[in-house]
Amino acid sequence: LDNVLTSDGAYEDVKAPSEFPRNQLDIKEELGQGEFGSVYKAEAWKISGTSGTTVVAVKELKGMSTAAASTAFFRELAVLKLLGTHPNVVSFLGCCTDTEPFYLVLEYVSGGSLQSTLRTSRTQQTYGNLHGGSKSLSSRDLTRFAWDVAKGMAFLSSKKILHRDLATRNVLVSADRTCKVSDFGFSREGDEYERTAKTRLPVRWMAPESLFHRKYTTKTDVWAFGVLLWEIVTLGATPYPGMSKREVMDGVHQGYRMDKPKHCDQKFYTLMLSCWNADPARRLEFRKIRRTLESLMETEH
Ligand code: ACK
Repeated sequence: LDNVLTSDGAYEDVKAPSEFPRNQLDIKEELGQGEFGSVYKAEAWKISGTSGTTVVAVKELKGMSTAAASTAFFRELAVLKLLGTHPNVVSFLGCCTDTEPFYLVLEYVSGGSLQSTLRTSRTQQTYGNLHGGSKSLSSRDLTRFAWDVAKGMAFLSSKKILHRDLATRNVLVSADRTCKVSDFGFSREGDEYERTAKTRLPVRWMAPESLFHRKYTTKTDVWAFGVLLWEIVTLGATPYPGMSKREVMDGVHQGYRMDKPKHCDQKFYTLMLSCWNADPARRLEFRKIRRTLESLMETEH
């Protein structure tokens, strides 16, 4: 690994400050399986300038031992270290990269994924409104979720970070119901470490140029954001219902787009469609999407 780092001084420079001593991590229960291995809840002693213990999430990264995989990994890590914090993005707190397994230490977000929040809201028995078929989430709540994700993505894209797997399963919800974009930066199509991790491609969230030319840009994240809007409005349904992945690929290629879901506001649907323009250059930018959702928040009560 040192060879990888010394081949480019820039990565070396940013390595030191975020390396966190493993023996200051007390790993507790497994939260689930992530893209590269398990995700754990843990307690960190004196992390990021804090005193005492902080509850954190620890991501185990397997299969980082080949040279190509480590190069890609450290390049992404260098970006994460420079990222800074944003309320709608899961914060990076440190890493353990002295030996395998590598760990990423992240802000702990207690409310589970946006996907599960949406899905459980379908059956929750609460008083009040019936927007979008949810008994516990109002249409304003749903717009706010979309707005939060748009703010996080506007921040990431301003830092030139691609997500590559934006979907409600990769957005976490905090105790105060703020959405935080998670799992970004480490799923680069075509990189060796992804192949060794046997990831499956998120076909239903992928833009045509990613599906057919393996091309990833901030505009392919915008496409995925459009699909995420559809997931929000349908309270966590699987996109392109009733279609196989092959049918989705052929359909998208030929210009097929999902219909306006029931309960979906026309302005929301127009926003989705503008994320799904066949021409990436004509898709909206995240800054514009954020502003559009901001104004939808103002008109909705
Ligand atoms: O949907 P979940 O409860 O939220 O289950 C998955 C699991 O780990 C595998 O990804 C959870 N998870 C991932 N990152 C974090 C985090 N930063 N804070 C809390 N839970 C997390 C995720």
